[in-house]
Amino acid sequence: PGTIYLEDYQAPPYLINRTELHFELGEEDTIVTSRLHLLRAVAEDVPLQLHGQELELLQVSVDNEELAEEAYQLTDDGLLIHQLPEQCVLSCKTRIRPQDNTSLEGLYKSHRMFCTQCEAEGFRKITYYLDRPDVMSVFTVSIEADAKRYPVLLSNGNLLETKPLDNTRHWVQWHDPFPKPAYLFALVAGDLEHIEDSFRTAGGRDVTLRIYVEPKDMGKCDYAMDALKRSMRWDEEVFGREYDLDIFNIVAVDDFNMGAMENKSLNIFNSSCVLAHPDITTDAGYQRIEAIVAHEYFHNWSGNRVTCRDWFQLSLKEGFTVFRDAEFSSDMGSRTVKRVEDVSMLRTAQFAEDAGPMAHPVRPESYIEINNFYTLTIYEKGAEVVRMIHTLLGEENFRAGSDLYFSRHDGQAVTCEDFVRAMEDASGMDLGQFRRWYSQAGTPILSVTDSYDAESNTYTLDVSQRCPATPGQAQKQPFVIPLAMGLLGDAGNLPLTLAGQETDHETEDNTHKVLIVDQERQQFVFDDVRERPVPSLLRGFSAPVRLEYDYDRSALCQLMSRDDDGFVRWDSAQALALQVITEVQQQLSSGAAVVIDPLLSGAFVQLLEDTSLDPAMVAEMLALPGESYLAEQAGEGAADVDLIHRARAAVKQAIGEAAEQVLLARYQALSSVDAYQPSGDQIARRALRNSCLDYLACANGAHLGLAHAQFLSAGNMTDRLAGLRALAFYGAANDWAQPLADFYQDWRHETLVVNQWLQLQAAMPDGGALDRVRGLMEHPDFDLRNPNKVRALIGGFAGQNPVNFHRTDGEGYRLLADVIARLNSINPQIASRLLAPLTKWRYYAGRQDMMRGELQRLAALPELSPDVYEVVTKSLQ
Ligand code: BAL
Ligand code: ZN
Repeated sequence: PGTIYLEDYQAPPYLINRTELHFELGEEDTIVTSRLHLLRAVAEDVPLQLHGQELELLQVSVDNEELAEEAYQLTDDGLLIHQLPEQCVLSCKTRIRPQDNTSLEGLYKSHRMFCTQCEAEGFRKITYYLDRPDVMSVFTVSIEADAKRYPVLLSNGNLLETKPLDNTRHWVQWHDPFPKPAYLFALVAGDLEHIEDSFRTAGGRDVTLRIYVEPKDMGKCDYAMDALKRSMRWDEEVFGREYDLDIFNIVAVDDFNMGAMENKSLNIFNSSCVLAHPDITTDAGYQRIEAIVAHEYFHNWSGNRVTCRDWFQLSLKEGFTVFRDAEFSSDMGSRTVKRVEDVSMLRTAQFAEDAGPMAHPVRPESYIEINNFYTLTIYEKGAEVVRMIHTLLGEENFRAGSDLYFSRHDGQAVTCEDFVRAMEDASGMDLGQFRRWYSQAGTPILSVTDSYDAESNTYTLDVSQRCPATPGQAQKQPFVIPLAMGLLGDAGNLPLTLAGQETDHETEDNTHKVLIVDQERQQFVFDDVRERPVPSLLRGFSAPVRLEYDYDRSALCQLMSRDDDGFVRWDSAQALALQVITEVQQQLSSGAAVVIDPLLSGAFVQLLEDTSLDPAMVAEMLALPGESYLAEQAGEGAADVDLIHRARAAVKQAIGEAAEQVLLARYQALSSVDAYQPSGDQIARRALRNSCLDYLACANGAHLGLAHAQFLSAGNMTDRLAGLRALAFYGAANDWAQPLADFYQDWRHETLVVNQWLQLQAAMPDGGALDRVRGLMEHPDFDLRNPNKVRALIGGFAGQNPVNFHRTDGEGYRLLADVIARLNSINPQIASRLLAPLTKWRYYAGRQDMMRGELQRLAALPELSPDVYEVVTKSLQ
């Protein structure tokens, strides 16, 4: 497969002003007839190269004249038409087979329903087209199908007409007045039911809102509908964005590669990201649904009204929209908790991506398969880049910048550069050097040392930055890094006076500053510092960097308990736990006696005893760094999975023992008899209570009874699964075998719960995991063609069960590679995503050859998809 380069971008030689599509949906195949209203955009007569894949061309005509065979040419990736008038209507009739489409791109069937997924390049599996985001067209779509099997026929925009055709079939026509690229096209046909609500926009437009589901799921739509209405209101209030059509539809689909898709006015959702009910959905699930409903809705402006010129600009819409949905979630719940969750994920997974073979800038310069670039870097780091612009400009200027961006580029396909320029133009700020965040890959390291001069009362921070080499980028130029900070003294955060700058006595908060680090080395001197402070650095995680500062443990304890910044308090708990776990690893490795610093359990006891703290924050602070994060911290060639697992477990057990009484007390006190609500308050209480249960069950087998009782009596899925998980992780087979079997019997009729059951068993650290996963792959409820099931079982095993995935006999790697080899032909996108754990082979001491061996075995497979080929070959370089 070939590489596509950003620098080769050329504007399209033809435009498609209007697109008319007609679908004849059948049980064997589907006939698609297109009428493309073409306009040549260049002076010279160039051939038209349309994209097309897996299509059977039945007929092609220009201005109603059928083309002779010599007038066009079928190529590997489409249809080449040699001579065309400057303006014409090109019509193609193609046959496709949605029933056989297991890639879940283009038009395919999920159960008995037809649905589409066109981003990034799925439309070319529907008909020949200029399948690129800078070709925007007004779509009119008619669909005919069997009326009984498919009573609901949906596409984008407004419903124009509907009529019966004969005894068995019916016909509908939809029209979307907003020009859009093909990737936003959608079609759904099925025997669906819906709930309906309405929303009045600030401008007075009444919008009909519908969520369509299979009849079995009708009771699970209310939460998503509520989240949708809150998203619509929030986008009006915070970004000034109103909805622009009279109808907004969501459809839930069980077989879906992504979480959801923002097709204009017809969002299609993976059912796991939209269906909710307390019986089947955990608190985390509710929060995810709220965030994804919002994310897709927000795309109506950041993505649809203003879209991307080319796929190198993907973060233009994804980074900005993730920033927008994170702000929404922060406003709906706790800002600090949301920040901690996001940063925890970013530092564990995106930093690893940035340090691995697939590292790429937020705006990549090349790709083989664009599907491989729906990454944490594009989404999450992209959102961090937007967040830094927000920090640098301030709330008001940022809003002015976003208003300018939307008004200046409404209806256009634009670039990251256009976004940054709008921010500059609205604020007057120069973001010249800041642009390096878009072009340079890798995670910068911010190294800080300090000194205090008691005589002159000056405190100095010496800051330097560097960024490791990434593929194709050996040298990096300094980034612009907003470093939010404060100084902690004995009685709280100190007022800050930067030497040479006048103190702004008007500012409400003079204990918080954002330093701009934009050179390799810089010094910041603070005057009037009356005591030696503890620096509180990178507050709110003000930049996606690794911070190096040599904190001693007592300083971390002070920050943890007293700093004004919630993020720093959490981060200090993480840093303290990291130090203690690392020390235990060293002791275990050298054979020295294991001594677990009681400072950590003491600090945790203090947190647990303080009932004035937000329980959700306490739960976050009690969460020890995960094993993947610890492996990444160990560095290349130095991660010993077994040692990490043992050290972390030992520390956890020690905390559970030392804090036993307070853990028990909080566990009991946080119990609730209230009816389940996915409210912030209740979620916080359950989070801390289940965190207490986790420590108790880990520390003392006697507490497994609590877990069992909770499993049996829980009135919601969050508590039920937490009880089951504690049994499964800390009990012996006779503690969990029956509960796991009972759980399945109770919930086997709920696919989404069965998936959680699969995932839990995949992640259990006991020695039987590999055989269990192999066995579950044969279970009637497992299906390799369903991405949710693959993610749950195979992704759960490879991503959440390090000791078993990294078995010394290499069988864990073999299992994963075997599945990837099978999926390569079924669903290349999912196959490629599953590769991520193998791409980290450089980290794992004693396992590198085995992991590479599996990558090499995959590389040698015949007919490797471009998706798998790209990741495998880049990982082996
Ligand atoms: N655009 C793909 C799915 C999403 O990011 O919303
Ligand atoms: Zn998105």
